[in-house]
Formats: sequence, C-alpha cells, structure tokens
Amino acid sequence: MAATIIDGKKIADDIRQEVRRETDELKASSGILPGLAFILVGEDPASQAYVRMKGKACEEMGFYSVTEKLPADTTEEFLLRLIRRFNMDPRIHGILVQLPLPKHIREDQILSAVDYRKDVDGFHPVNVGRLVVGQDCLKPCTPAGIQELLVRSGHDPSGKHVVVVGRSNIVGKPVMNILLQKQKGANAVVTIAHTGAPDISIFTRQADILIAAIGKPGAITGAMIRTGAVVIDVGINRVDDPTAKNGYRLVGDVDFVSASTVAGAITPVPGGVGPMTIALLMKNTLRAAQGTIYL
Ligand code: BQF
Repeated sequence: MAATIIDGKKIADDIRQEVRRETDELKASSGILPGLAFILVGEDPASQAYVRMKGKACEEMGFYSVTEKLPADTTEEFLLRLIRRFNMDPRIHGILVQLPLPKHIREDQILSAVDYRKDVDGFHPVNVGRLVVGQDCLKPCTPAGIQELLVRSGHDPSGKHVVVVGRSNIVGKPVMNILLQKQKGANAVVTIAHTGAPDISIFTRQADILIAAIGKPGAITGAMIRTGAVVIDVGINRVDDPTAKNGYRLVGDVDFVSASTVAGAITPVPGGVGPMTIALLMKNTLRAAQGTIYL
C-alpha cells in the first residue's frame, strides 16, 4: 500500500486564511496592524528566496513589513544598532534575522539582541528556556509547523513514539521540546537520533512518527522506516538537475520513492513542511501584535 501524501501546502493555506481573518478582526477592534521586519545579510540565493516568500505572505495577510538588505561585510555592531531600532519601533511586532549569518557575525549575540516579545522565530534564549519549561512563548516556526501539520492531518502525536533525526537548535531540539509537553497535540515519547550514533536505523525503525531534519538528500530510505509510520521530511536540499529550468531541484532528507512504499503517510518536498514554516511565522507575528503572550 502506497503512503498517503500529507498536503502541507493545503494545510498552510488554511492557517493563512485563519490568520488573515484574525488580522482583519484585530485591525477592526484595536486599529493595530501587525508589522514584521526582515533583516537579510549577504546575497545567499536561498536566503533571498526565503525572505521574498515570507514578504509575499505578509502582503497577503495585510501586514506591514519592511526588509533591510545589508551587504555581506556588515559589522556585528551595525546589525545590533538596527535590531535595537526595530526593538523600539511601535509599528514593528516581529523581527526576523534571516539565517545563516556571515561567519564574522556571532549568531548568539544577534539572536539575544532581539526583544524576546518580537522574537517571531523563537530563537531568543528567553523563548528557548520558556519552551523547555512549558511556559507560553513564541515557538520556532518549523517545529510549531510540524506539530500543526501532524494534528491537522489526523496524526496526533499523543502517546506515540516520535523519533527525530537531527539535533539542531532550529528544528531537532525545539521539535522535541514541543512534542514532549504534557499538553494537547503533544504528549509524545521523543527520541533524538544524530550523527553520534553508529547506526541511526536502530532508532528510526522504532518510530511511529519519524521526523527527518538532517540536511542530507535521501538520507532516510524505506529500509529505515517502520511499516505504516508517519514520515515528516524537513529537508530542503538543492540538487543539480540539468533538465530543470533553474538548473536544480528541491529534494528532502527522505528518499521519497522507497519511503512511500513503507510509510503510512509522508510529507512531500516541496509542499510539505516548508509552507507550514511560513504559515506559522504569520501566526507568530499576529500573536506578537495581539500582545497576549507576555502580559
Ligand atoms: C516548499 C530554511 C534551511 C536553512 C534556512 C516553502 C520554504 C521552503 C520550502 C521556506 C527554510 C526552509 C526557510 C517550501 C523558510 C523553509 O514549498 O516546500 C517554503 O521558505 N522556508 C528559511 O527561512 O531558512 C532556512 C531551510
């Protein structure tokens, strides 16, 4: 039996429509227009594409947004001043510093400089800590999107064994902390497997829900998946493809062909987790503008 394909694009569109409606209500009741500031340093084509997509989503929501594009040789000091300006700007409710940053800039210094109430990426140490101890906070968009995708596609993680492959601060660790919470739409038993293990398939084969956040095309094959498992592919890898118009195509961390003969359900790339990331960014920005998180 071939796996069901989980349509992340459709579910993300539903969320965007909900955010759009709530934004109209916020405007009507309080006159507040959610505002999001993007900071993009350097010319990485993938980063440019991501910021462009997020900016278009803001337009669709009716948000106010600004994008500061800075050269790759921008100093840490300049970037800190810009962040402080957005921290004080009442039109701005969310500040997003597009990652990765150039190597001469200390990422932790920059992420800590963003006002945690405007930290719509959920990377500020205050939000990271609050997530770990189970307090309400702004949560990282991709992990929060994965939770929404599971719940809305009928795969509530409660009581399930979720195996995450990858331990990054952006996906692996926060998705574990979200799904671990003793809360509805969570309450899972969570294992993280990573490059320190000699054989990750020992772990992946135990998963009811397998989340691949590795950053290596096709790293998870059908042989590593339990029959009927739900497979969430977080990878966005560009691989050369001379037949494609732009010379590359996007593939996930999961070998879709072999995986979809074993899995019960699977997310595609593109059109799976990626669109959910954008939708949850819109939701976080609306929440920051509503001002109901940190009272
Ligand atoms: C889709 C990202 C790695 C490093 C930094 C839709 C996105 C991607 C794919 C997107 C990502 C990945 C983003 C699709 C934002 C997700 O249709 O499949 C949207 O824009 N993403 C980012 O901002 O920084 C990254 C991945």
